Amino acid sequence: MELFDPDTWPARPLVMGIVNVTPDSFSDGGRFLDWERAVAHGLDLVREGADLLDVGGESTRPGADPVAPEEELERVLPVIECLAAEAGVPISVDTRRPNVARRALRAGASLVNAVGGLADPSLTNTVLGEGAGVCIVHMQGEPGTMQEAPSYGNVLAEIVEFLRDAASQARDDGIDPDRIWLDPGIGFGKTLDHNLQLLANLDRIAELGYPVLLGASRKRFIGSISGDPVGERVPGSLAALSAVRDLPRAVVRVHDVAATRQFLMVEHAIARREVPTWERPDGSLHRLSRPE
Ligand code: HH2
Repeated sequence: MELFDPDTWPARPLVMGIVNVTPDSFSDGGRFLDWERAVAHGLDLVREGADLLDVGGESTRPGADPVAPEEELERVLPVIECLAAEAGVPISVDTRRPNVARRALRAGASLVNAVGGLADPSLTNTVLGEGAGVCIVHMQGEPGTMQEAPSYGNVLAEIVEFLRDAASQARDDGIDPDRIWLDPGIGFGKTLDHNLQLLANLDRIAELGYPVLLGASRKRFIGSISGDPVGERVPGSLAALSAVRDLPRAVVRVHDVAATRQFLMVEHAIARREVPTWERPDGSLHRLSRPE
């Protein structure tokens, strides 16, 4: 699949649109709990320029309660089935559970967004068995308590080491290296200072040789800096994109796809003094369906 072919990576970050199928999501307040509305939202994000969609049924925001496995499956499966059939872009499943990952991959997803990392060997086996890709995310602690007292000796060195070890373990277990993405897990057991150190040094993670995924969209650290509530953090989310500007292969996980695409196109135009096209990894050209 083209998504995992390093040679077809566009000259810009890939944009992963967020489709939350959760009633308690911190940023969109569960507005898309109804699965048909979640599907419609995903299709809107593709029209706005998303290169892939990330579907999640369990909120991992700080303080969130875990969801029963059957409930998580009931939330995500119909949405993934529909989007895999209709969206025309790859789908990832945002989950910590091997069974949810397996069912989602069989329903048409092609990437596991492993927000708890690959500590559970059956998650690795699932990725391997289904020939999927995996994004390995660093998280200190559990969502319910991870923000109580995050602590590191050297946050950057520890997370680079964690991601390096996790990626080489995944390779040793047989996962195709082209199908591994790495993510420092902004806000997942990190203070503001930890997040800023990571954002300023993503090149250290990129040096490991894998695509780097950044999930900063509307997150709490933006509010800690500017004082703005979650519904008013689009400008801060765009500013955070500067953290991936010079990375060879980056993916940005965002709620606001149209704003992100516009930001990245203008940034690209200035850097290269040319008007870019918005080409997807499969070579197809995105065209805005809302002409001026
Ligand atoms: N952040 C969230 C969820 N999934 N996946 C990756 N790879 N990286 C992230 O930083 C990341 C993630 C939390 O953000 P959000 O989806 O907006 O909130 P919630 O999961 O509570 O709906």
